Amino acid sequence: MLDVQAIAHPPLAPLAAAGVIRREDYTPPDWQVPEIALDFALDAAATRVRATLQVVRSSAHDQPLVLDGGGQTPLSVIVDGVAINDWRLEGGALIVPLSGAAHVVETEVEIAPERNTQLMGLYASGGNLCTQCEAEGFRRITFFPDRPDVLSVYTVRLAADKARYPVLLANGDPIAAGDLPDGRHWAEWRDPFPKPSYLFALVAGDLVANRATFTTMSGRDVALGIWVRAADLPKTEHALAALQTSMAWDERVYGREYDLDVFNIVAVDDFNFGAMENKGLNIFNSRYILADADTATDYDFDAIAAVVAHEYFHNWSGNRITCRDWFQLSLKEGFTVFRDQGFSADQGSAAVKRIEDVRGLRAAQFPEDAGPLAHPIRPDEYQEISNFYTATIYNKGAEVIRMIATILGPERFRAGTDLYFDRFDGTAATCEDFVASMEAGSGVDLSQFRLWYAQAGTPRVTASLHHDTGSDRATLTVSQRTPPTPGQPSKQPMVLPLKLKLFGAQTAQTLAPEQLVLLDQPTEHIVFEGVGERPILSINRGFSAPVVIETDRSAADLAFLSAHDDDPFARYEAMQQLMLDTLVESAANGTADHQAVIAAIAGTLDNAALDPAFIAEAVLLPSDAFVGDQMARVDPEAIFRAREALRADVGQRLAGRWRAAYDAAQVDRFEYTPAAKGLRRLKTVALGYIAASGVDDAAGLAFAQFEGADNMTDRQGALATLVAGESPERVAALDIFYNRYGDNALVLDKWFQVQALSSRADTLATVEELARHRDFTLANPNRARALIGAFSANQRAFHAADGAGYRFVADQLIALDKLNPQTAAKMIPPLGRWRRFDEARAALMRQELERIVATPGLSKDMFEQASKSLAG
Ligand code: B3K
Ligand code: ZN
Repeated sequence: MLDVQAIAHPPLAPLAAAGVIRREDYTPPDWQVPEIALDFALDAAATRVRATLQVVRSSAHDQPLVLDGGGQTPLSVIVDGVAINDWRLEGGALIVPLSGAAHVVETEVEIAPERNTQLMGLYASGGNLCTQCEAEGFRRITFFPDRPDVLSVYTVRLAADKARYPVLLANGDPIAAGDLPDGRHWAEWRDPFPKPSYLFALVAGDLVANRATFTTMSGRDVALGIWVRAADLPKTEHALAALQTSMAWDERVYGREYDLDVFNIVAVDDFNFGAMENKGLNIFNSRYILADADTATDYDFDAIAAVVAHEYFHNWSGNRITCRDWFQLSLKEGFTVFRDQGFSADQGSAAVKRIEDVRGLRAAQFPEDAGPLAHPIRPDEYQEISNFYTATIYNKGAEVIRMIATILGPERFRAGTDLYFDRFDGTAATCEDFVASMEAGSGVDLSQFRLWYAQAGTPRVTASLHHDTGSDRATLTVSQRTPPTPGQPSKQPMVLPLKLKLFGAQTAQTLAPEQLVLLDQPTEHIVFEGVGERPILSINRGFSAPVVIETDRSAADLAFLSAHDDDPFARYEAMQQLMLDTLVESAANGTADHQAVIAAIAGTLDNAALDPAFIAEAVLLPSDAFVGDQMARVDPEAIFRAREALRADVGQRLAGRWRAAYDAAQVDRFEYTPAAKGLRRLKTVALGYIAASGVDDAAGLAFAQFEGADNMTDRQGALATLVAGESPERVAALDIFYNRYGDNALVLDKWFQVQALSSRADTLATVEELARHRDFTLANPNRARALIGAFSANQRAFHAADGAGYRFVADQLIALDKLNPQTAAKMIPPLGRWRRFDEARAALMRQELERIVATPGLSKDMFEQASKSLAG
């Protein structure tokens, strides 16, 4: 159904070749740096950094030493103890002529952390100093070969004012500390594990720690610390527990043990993304650390555990084995996401976790793969690597690892990962190294499977089942096709692991048990014998392959699967397909028969054997955006109307059931357990349908939930319901929320976000006003994302026919780019989806992209995203 329609437009001039980095151009570094000593005289306005590098020529060549830089000028350059003058700067890099095989090179620079608004390198946040180096931030701290295949042992000395920065942390283990004259103090840290510069970190600040000990499987004690502002200490219990659970899980599931004597995590408020896996000193966006029932939702609690686990797991998949170059990013990210997904699945409902992960993939990665920024999980080229921390690298990357695990089975997969960790420990490896280890450890040939690393685009699979009653034989015909993507006009067939099962339409019996088929041809036929009644196809069970499936299954067959399939994902999927088909028809024709969806939802609500957490996911309608993805041309208003009509009908026709579900889901007291979470989720989903039904007391019910809640999940759920409506309670609840939480930045983000996501017709006006609110700032990435990012995910409001939504977002991104290019560029993709819309909207979106590209002083980050979005 999805068909990206090309709209004629004049071709854009080819991108300047000079700024493009290509995977095929990789060459090993000319110089290695086995040891580095760093000496920081820390100060927010002016920090002095002295770096002492032991450099070793890698091969017989006559190249000078090239140290990447980030705009600094060296105060001094000393080679083997002698100051030199014949260095030069070239494109920010420091070129040092050297004659021998090994030298000691010292440089000194001065940097200004408090003026660092990009939040890359050393910067100030909330009065503390911290770093972010991945991917290329280290060069903004000191001159260094800032590439992941240069591994060094780091010794770091930090000195700072003791009253202002009483805590001084760096990677590795603490070696020594002491006081200095003038109220200053110092600390020295050493990390014995060679690491690339992107894993360097330091923190200096007024912090306290929630501490614990973890005893590893070989009996070593590790001192754990979660460092936060003193007032936030009570909100660190969940993260600390998640860390301990993660450490034990990685030992049990992957045989990976922690290696240093300390493991510290620091929470900071200003952070470009979620968190960072610096060796022994993870630095986190505070939203992925701080939680208590009053301020964090269940979603937040789950995300905290997942991100803590993810960063911890990087200690092996990322740090002990790092990436040879940034084209290999998915080597650490795809694998680590797969690992954190497995961890989260083990903490609660694996079925609900899988549903959430697939929903996320479809919301972020499928559109990326179908649009102008599509790239393989191992890209071939980039201009700015920060733009490649994408859903494709992370989430499709994880799906690719999941397929390997599915094809190999658990024992052989573990043999493969053991071999990989063993072979490549202490090195900078490639995706190919990983796949080769999987093959060698399992004995399974993955030659054709490697196409998943090279080809972009989401494969589309059509499946049609034919039953021959005479011979009791069913034949499934399956065809695959991967659409063209930028730079890849034609594709080869992929290896698709599809889990299949057949059910009897009359008896609901299993006619063919679940089997895994590996498709590797454009079209294949799979024959099932002994099929004595009409079979119903359950396909891609568990979402075993990250593909789009198109079948000719009727609404009745989907309804059957939604009631009888024993694979929870397939059951959810059948329901979603039923809803999607109904919504697409209704958006196209202005009306559709809702009966099949209503009956399926009723059946799901009535099924006492189902877990409330699963029911809540299964009865939710697909998002506006996902409905749009099924249409040849997205019609935001028609989709909105279709979805509202279906919601109202489901709400009214099942009114009694929603009340019953709502009442049954009341819990006495907040508990963070899978069962209590499931009930809370179902409660707010039911509240949404009650409100959609239009009954008089809906706003009162929501307001009562809002006021009476002893937890943020219930409170935010009720607020979101109220904010979508017109009731007087809406304004009251927003005011109460603001007054209650106005001094808590993370909760205030929710206040901004819930309004930006509202489906009301006046959302743009509200958001424009919020952008002028005294609590709004583009300088804090969480706040910028809460308003601008959320608004551009609001299909109805962002795609207002007059283009005002596009103009607002472009204005904000142009302003943000001057402060923080990385965060601004991440919010370009919604504007790049112009091909999916009608010509008028497409023209308005292009106009904004063109305005962005033409902005004087635009960053490389924004230029790459915006110009590719225009060209695609
Ligand atoms: N590795 C970091 C992401 C760095 C992003 C740099 N633009 C966090 C993570 O994926 O675990
Ligand atoms: Zn990661």
